[in-house]
Amino acid sequence: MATRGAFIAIEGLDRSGKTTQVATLQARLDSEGIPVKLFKFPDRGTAVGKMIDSYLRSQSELDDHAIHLLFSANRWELAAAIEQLLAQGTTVVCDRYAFSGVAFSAAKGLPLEWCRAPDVALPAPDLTLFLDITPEKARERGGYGEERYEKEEMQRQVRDVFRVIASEFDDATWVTIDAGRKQDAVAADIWDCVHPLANGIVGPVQRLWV
Ligand code: NYM
Repeated sequence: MATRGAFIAIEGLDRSGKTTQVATLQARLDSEGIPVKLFKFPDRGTAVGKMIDSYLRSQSELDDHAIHLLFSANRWELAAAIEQLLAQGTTVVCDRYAFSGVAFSAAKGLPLEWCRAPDVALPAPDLTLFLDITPEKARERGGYGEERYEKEEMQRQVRDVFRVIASEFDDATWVTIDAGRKQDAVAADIWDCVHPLANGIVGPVQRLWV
């Protein structure tokens, strides 16, 4: 039976080592000869992404609802490209996706259900790996950066919302990984989860949030 590419989202808190782990996963898939394409959200290169970038750097102010919708629009801009790649048999890895959208906006106080609405019907990942790190560990790693949201209290709230989101998924679809450990140990866990999907998936791409 024909297979399509797997859709993998890597979510995580700031300082969880997400960017390094995404690069390591991409290199591993490459070395195994598995076609892979990486997306990163927000994609700051699009017209919408430029507005998001300016907001995150505190160069502009936006209403919380408005920025939430822009983050979602940024995913919709690339949704068709993601679906096309999956249909061609390419594995798609996303560095952040809609779960970050919900987690960060709900952490600011917007209602969870409102936060989900603009992402309804986006392609749903087959597997989401959540790189979890305690604020204490993040502090040991040198603390947070300069951008908006990179504050300990906000990160705690984001982590709480991620836990709520995680509880809605089964163990095969959402895996929480302790990212406070050594890079190699985290990479090995990620590969154990991704490997079974890397040769392709039978069946259509699912939709958020069903
Ligand atoms: N972020 C990211 C959101 O608030 N909503 C979203 O939909 C997405 C995809 O942007 N602190 C936040 C989380 C991060 C920030 O992400 C920028 P990164 O991975 O640091 O570039």
